[in-house]
Amino acid sequence: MRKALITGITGQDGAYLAQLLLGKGYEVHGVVRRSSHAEVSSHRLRWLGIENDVKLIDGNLNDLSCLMRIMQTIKPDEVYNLGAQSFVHSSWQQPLLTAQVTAVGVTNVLEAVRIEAPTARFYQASSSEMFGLIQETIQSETTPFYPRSPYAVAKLYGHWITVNYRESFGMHASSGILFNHESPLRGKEFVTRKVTDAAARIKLGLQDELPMGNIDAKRDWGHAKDYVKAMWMMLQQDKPDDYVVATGRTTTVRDMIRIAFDHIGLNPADFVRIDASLFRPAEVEVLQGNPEKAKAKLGWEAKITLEEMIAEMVDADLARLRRSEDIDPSKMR
Ligand code: NDP
Ligand code: GDR
Repeated sequence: MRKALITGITGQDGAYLAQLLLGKGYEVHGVVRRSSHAEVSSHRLRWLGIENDVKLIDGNLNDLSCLMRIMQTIKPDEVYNLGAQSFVHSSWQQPLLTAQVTAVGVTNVLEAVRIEAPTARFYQASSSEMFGLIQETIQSETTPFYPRSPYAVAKLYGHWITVNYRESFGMHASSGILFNHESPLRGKEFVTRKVTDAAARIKLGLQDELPMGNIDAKRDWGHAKDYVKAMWMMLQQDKPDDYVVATGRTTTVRDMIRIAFDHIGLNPADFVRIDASLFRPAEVEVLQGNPEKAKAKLGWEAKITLEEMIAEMVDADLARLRRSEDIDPSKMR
C-alpha cells in the first residue's frame, strides 16, 4: 500500500486530495496544527465523510524537528506540501508569519524529506499569484514572475527552493502553478465562497447586502476536485517538472457574482455595495492560464465549468444554512 503525507490536509485542497488518494488505495497521513478545537479544523474531512479514514498527526510547518520525526515515522512515498497561510489579503497584515509558513516552511518540509525520506516524491503548491503584475496576457510555465503581495513573494520562494532541491539533490520534486480553484469547501474569506454564501443568505432573508472590493479583477477559476487530480498526476511522472494548472478562461469578479445571483433569481445590483476597505494595497488585476503543458504531458484537463461550480456552491450554502439557521419564511426572497 502506497503512503502519502499531506500538509494542509484540513484545508480545501488537502481534504479533496485525501479523498482522491483514499479512492486510489493509498494510506493517507495528514499533518494538523494543534488547536484548542480540533473538531473545527477537521470539518472538511467530516463533510467528505473521510475523517476516520485518514491518519492525522500533530505538526507544524515551522517546526523542522517535528517534520523530521514525521518523515522518519511514516516514510511516505509521496509528500504533498499544501500547508500555507494562503489568504492574500491577510499577508499584508501578517507578512512575517506568511514568510515563515508559506516560504521557509517549504524548506523545512524539503529538508525533512531529503534527510528522512529521500526516495519520496514531493509536490509543492505554487500559485498563479506569482505572476502578479502581468508580463504576458496568458500565463504559462515560461512567463516571468512579478509577485504583488507578501503571500506571492513567499510562494515564489517556495517555488524556487523546490526547483533548487530538484536540481541540487536530484529529488523528485514538482511544483504545480495552480490558478484559483474553488468548491463548497472553500474558506468564506475567499471571494467565490463569500459571494455564494452571501447569495444564499440574501435569498433566505438572513443578509441584506454584499460588501465587495475590486469587482473588476479577473480570475481563471476552476474546481478544486479537478485540480487535486493534476497534483497526483505530476507525482506519477518519471521525471519531476513544473506545470501550470488552469482552465484557460478568465472572468471578472463582477460576472462571477452575476452567475451566483442568476442561479437564485436575484439581481446583484440590489445588494452589492463597494467597500473601499476591501481593496488590496497592490492588486493582481487579471490572471488567465495556459494549461497546454499539463494537457500534453499529464493528460489533465479541467472538466467542471465556472457556472456548474458556482451553482454547486450556492446550493451547498443554501442547504447548510437551512440546516443550521432559524429561517423565517416570510423574509425569504
Ligand atoms: P487553505 O487555506 O484552505 O488550507 C491551508 C492549510 O494549511 C490548512 O490545512 C491549514 O491548517 C494549513 N496550515 C496553515 N499554517 C500551517 C502551519 N504553520 N503548519 C501546518 N499547517 C498549516 O488552502 P487551499 O486548500 O485553498 O490551498 C492549498 C495550497 O495551495 C496552499 O498552499 C495555497 O497557498 C495553494 N494554492 C491554492 C490555490 C487555490 O485557489 N485554492 C491556488 C494556488 C495555490 P488549519 O486548518 O489549521 O488552518
Ligand atoms: P486570490 O483569491 O487573492 O486570487 O488568491 P480571492 O478569492 O481572495 O480574491 C480574488 C479576487 O477577488 C477580488 N475581490 C475580493 N476578494 C475577497 N477575498 N473578498 C472580497 O470582498 C473581494 N472583492 C474583490 C480580490 O481583490 C482578488 O482580485 C487565491 C488564494 O487561494 C491563494 O492562496 C491562491 O494562491 C490564489 O488564489 C491563486
